[in-house]
Amino acid sequence: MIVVTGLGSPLMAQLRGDTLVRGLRNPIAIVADPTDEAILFIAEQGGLIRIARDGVVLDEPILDLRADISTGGERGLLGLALAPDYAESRRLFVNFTNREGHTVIARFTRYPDRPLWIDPASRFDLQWPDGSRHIAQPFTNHNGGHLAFGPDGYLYIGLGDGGSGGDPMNLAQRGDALLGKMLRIDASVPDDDPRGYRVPADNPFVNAASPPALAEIWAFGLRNPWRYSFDDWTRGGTSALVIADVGQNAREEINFEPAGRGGRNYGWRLREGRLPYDDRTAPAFVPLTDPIHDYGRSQGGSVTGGIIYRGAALDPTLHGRYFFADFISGRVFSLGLHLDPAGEAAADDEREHTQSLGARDALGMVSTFGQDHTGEMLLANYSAGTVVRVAPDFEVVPMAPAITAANDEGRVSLTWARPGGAEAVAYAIERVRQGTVVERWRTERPEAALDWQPGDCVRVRAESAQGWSGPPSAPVCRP
Ligand SMILES: [Ca+2]
Repeated sequence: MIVVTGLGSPLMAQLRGDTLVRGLRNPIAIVADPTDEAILFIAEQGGLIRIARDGVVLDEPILDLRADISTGGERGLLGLALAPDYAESRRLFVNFTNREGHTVIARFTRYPDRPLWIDPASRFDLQWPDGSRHIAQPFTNHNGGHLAFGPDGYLYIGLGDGGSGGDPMNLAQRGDALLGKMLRIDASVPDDDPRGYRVPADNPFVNAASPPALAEIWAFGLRNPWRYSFDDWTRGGTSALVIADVGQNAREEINFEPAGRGGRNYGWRLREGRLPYDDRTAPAFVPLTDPIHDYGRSQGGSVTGGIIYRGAALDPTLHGRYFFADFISGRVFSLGLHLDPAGEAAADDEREHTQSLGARDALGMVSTFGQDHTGEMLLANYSAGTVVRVAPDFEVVPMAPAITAANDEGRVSLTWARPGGAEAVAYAIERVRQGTVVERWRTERPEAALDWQPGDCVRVRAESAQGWSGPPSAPVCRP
């Protein structure tokens, strides 16, 4: 067996977009149900939360907020996140603009005896420091809207700068404003907690020695964060937070935050991307953290943040790349990320995937990304009302082999038949421990034998003549 080192391969041609769900209207969030692998929750901007079971949208929404929200433009139902203990607590959180256009973060609970449906009477609106159960929005646009739980179990709430243009009230740099910030709260409080959350004691601005700021604030200087994600810590990711921030006139940006590194200032309105924007007022504090990547109007006009890919089906060279899209241009890109010892990332090797995923017809305006139950990448076509899964293209990569294993005293023998799809000329054998590939070998014969330890799993990928890998076989694990 030969150890494979750094197989270089063109990445773009290997992907295709499979339309997985149809019949939605303006989807803006996709969340996999951790209690049922057949189910995806999908939030529609107009105010419905719907479910797709095995790709088929059920007619009846599981929650209808249409009477409670304002919608259109940048308003509406904008975010959905399930509590980390959703299976037990049955709690989920939504972010919407209410009838007056103000941001509400509301907790709901699903019925105990109707697993998919949400009890509208369970609604509880979180109460903010000014006593309101909403966050006042001075203008109609830049409402942010995304919600995501981090690896710490806390809820991260991305808020835009309140709108208009150029942040006229300088809210993103004001410590007494929640707008223009990333917030972090502990929402795992009892149902009878009057506010619905507590501030984690280690939030960066809790300490009196830090710049004066509301304790809910995690990071400053965001204009309109439209989608952020944590590098999937359950699949070998680093838990870093990647925040896409929509620009004003010139630059769309992607910000990278190593795990747990709150208290940063991402620069708006002093900077737009890496460019100076408006320095009439001083920043709340320095340094300003520049994005790891920004782009201009030749590529698009409104960034949609995606995910760092940690699934298994796509070629291993795509593992750890950051995928994102542009809502206006409908283009999809990925970046290579290189982490230094402090966990900070540099981005390079930008590649475009728009054509291979089906271009404008398939992608439309990409409003959000998601992950299915196996960590595979999904994205929402806002205009056509579909969910697209990013999948291997079996015209150019082989399918997964079906392997047969015989185990004998710590040694396993594997055999498999040549799989379908593109012709397989070689195979990569992967040793997986705790969800992470720790070793990879290559062979040209459809068989292998290796020693394995308790806890080891082994899987096989087939490779095309170009060295492109198909998805792995189902794993075989040491009994
Ligand atoms: Ca910035």
